[in-house]
Amino acid sequence: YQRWASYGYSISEFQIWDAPDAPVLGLLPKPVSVTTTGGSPYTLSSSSPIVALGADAQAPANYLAGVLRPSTGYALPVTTADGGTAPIVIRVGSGYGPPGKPEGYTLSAAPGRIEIAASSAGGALNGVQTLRQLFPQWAESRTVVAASWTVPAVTITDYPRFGYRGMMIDVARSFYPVADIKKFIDTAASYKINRLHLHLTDDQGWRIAIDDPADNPSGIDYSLLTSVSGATAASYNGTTMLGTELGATGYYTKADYAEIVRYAGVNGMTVVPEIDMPGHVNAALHAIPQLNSAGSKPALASGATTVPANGTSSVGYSSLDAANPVTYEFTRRVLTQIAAMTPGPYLHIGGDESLVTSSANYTTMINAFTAQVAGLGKTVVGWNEYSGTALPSNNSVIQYWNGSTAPVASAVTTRGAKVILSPAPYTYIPQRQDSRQPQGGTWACGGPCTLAGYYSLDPGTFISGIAESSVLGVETAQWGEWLRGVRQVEYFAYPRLIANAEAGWSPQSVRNFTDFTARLAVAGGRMTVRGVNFFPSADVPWR
Ligand code: TNX
Repeated sequence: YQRWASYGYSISEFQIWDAPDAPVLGLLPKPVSVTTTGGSPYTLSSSSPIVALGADAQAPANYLAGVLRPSTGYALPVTTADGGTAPIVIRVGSGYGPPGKPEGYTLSAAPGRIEIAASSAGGALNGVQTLRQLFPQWAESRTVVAASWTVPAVTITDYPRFGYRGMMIDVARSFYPVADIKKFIDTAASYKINRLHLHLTDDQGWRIAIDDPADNPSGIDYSLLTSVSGATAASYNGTTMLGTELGATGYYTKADYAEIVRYAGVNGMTVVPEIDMPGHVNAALHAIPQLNSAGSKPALASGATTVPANGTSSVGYSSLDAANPVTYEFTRRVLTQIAAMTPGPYLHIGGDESLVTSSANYTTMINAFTAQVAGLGKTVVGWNEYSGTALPSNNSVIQYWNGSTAPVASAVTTRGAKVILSPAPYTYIPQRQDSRQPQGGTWACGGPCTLAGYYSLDPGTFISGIAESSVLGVETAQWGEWLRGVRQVEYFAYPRLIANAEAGWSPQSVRNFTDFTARLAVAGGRMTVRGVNFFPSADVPWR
């Protein structure tokens, strides 16, 4: 690269100039089974149709057309009649795809035809995400590229190890407009991430509009949540891992939230909303006087002006009041509205780091909140601190991030709880990626949280004493204190988020770090064409 740079090429020109044909199929996450047949490749023609067979094939067919039309410049009509020149056929219906695996698919590519088969639209979409990685990397261009649009002759059978493969975004500390959330979704969905967890509230901000309910005994003005605490930029405003950049401020209207839910759904993702309680509530206490005893309404969370060397932040200083009846009135109204706008099964109530709440008050409040969620017909999710409370029987989820795993295992055994794994050293995005990355937290790993470290998570065995069937899956956690904007986030999230996606999708028996980095090396060019600002980890033989 340095030689080319001395001739005046920029890094992006260089990567495009030098991108080799891929002898390694850069498939991420790794499918269950891939056979290269050795035959001639498939070639897309300017008159190829995308054939959707079965009503549920329409959406994945349109999705594929949306990916390939801008880069190929081809019309790629979506039709329902099998035939035409070198068609890509998507077939969805019972009996298709791997038996008993609704998220699975089969894919075959031969010279004149590609066929993806699945028993559900979601399964076919997973096949589409694999197919886009089989085309040349230029398929990710948003402008027309003159390329030979070939796909190697392969047959693939694939399905996920875990059903829950999540990405958490902390929009409370650093707000992202809907357009930015869509960019996060686009990239993550291509690696088969299928849950979008939005950390909507925290000490520094409240980012979701709540209407005044008809039944409002305490006369709370719910619009203050967003007019006051949605109007605050993160109190960390101006301070980031990567230098000074102002925090975006704002909140989601109900229409914004509906648009995120819709867009996530098109991309195969279910939204998991979090209202963090009974700690991490300074923004709510600051906005709503009735949540406080007279005269005790706190000031807006005060911020930090420099990033601590290890990337920690000030947490655990606020609490709802267990003795105030308004607490429960408020949480029920909020949870009811969040449940109504969320089609997915999960409501996350936080429960982490309630460091100024007594243990008795914590249990009282969490038991009330989990009962409220159960009453709304949703499955409650909380961080692992809530493992010891009276979780709804056979209908609760614990998101493990830190500390002893024993209480989690106990809740699984005694309450039938399920587990999402977000152990900080394996999933925390704002941590330094390797020693060459000068910025980033080090508290989770006592140094960089490397790609190899992320990759080494085996979700099936991480918590001893529980069966793999009690593990729903995995989730990366993009905490927002020190990150601003899509470019900064991508620089910390990629490529590690892909390692987590593979931990969630691929069977342990096909996983191997060297093989992973070889595939990732191929995928680097794909991310470059796409404009993903990934960190070039030293662990990867980028090419
Ligand atoms: C701990 S992880 C938190 C967050 C912080 C994060 C990083 C968890 C459940 N709580 O409030 O953002 O550390 O500083």
